[in-house]
Amino acid sequence: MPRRALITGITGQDGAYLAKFLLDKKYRVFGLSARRASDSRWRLRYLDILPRVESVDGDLADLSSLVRAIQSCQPDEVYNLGAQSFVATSWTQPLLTAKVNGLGALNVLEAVRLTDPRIRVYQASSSEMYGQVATATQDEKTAFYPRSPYAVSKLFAHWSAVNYRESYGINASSGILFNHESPLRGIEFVTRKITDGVARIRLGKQKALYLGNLEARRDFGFAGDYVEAMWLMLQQERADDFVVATGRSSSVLEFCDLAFRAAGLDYREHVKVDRELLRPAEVNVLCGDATKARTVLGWAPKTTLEDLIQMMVKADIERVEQGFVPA
Ligand code: NDP
Ligand code: GDR
Repeated sequence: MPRRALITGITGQDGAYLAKFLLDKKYRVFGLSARRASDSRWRLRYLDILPRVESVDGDLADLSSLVRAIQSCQPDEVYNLGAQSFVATSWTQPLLTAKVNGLGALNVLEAVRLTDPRIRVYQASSSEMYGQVATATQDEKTAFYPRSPYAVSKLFAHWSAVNYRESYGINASSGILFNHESPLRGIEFVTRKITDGVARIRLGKQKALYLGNLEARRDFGFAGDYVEAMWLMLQQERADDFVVATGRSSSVLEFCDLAFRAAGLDYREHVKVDRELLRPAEVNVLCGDATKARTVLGWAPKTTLEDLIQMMVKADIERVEQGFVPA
């Protein structure tokens, strides 16, 4: 009997990579699909897995739909990746962010508790929870200091997972993942915005790229590497929290430098600052310490920042050349 996984957020960056990873491991993969006016399955098509993913109706904000989804697909593992994941939007839509990211995660845990508490749950937690950091690197014991409604909502979800583990013995692991990027990253996030801008400038379709805080530093990894860590967490008999990161922190400016150079360009001639893009409160620097994931899960990142940027710039140049429109 093939193992079964239910993924919320399957149409997002991580959902698509995780679905491919699990299909390659011979899982039956079910994707929770919220009704949308437009088709958001372009990433599943991009990875050529759409026909192999089984769609099940549901929305994180609707507990009854989650109970029905779990009853119908009877998963061994649930990966809760669905979210309003764009930090900037969490200031303009704070209540929606709290509902989907915070209560949505609690809904998943409740649905599992009510239907079959043996199901293992992965909760997509975030390095944003560390926020205003006081230490050079962050691990599972570092204090949290959220700096956005997004980060606050993710903390509620994280502690809910811990609490369901401690209260009901649910095997719920929380993966505290640092920024991870790929050619499937949403265009609103800074790395994809940069590599798409590089492609447009290289092909003469655009002259300037407007960004916000160039000094912010993030620990950037490759999403394709990180989904393996999610799966490894759910193979543990004892659920736990794990930081997943590369241990290398780079500024947005350094990312620009590498991305423009990858296309034979000089960022100083094109990158401009738009103060409208600055955030009400910023997370200045993040750098993860993934020692626990390495020792307990045997996980390590495989892709360097330079290789990741090359991959993203190449994919964006191809897409701009072909006039690719996500659909
Ligand atoms: P994306 O923004 O690419 O994907 C988000 C997914 O959530 C989409 O499939 C979206 O569906 C779905 N979704 C949104 N609202 C709902 C809802 N109400 N009910 C059900 N599904 C919904 O995010 P990523 O793939 O980058 O991230 C995956 C998870 O990991 C998120 O929870 C994110 O917060 C978290 N995370 C991400 C990190 C990163 O660097 N990428 C780092 C740390 C944590 P639709 O397409 O239909 O809108
Ligand atoms: P982040 O990612 O907020 O870390 O959240 P994002 O790429 O949006 O921002 C990273 C940093 O870049 C700065 N920045 C800009 N950001 C955007 N989006 N657009 C710009 O033009 C720009 N200029 C500078 C930001 O201020 C910030 O400091 C991501 C999401 O995937 C979350 O869901 C996830 O939890 C965290 O990563 C870890």
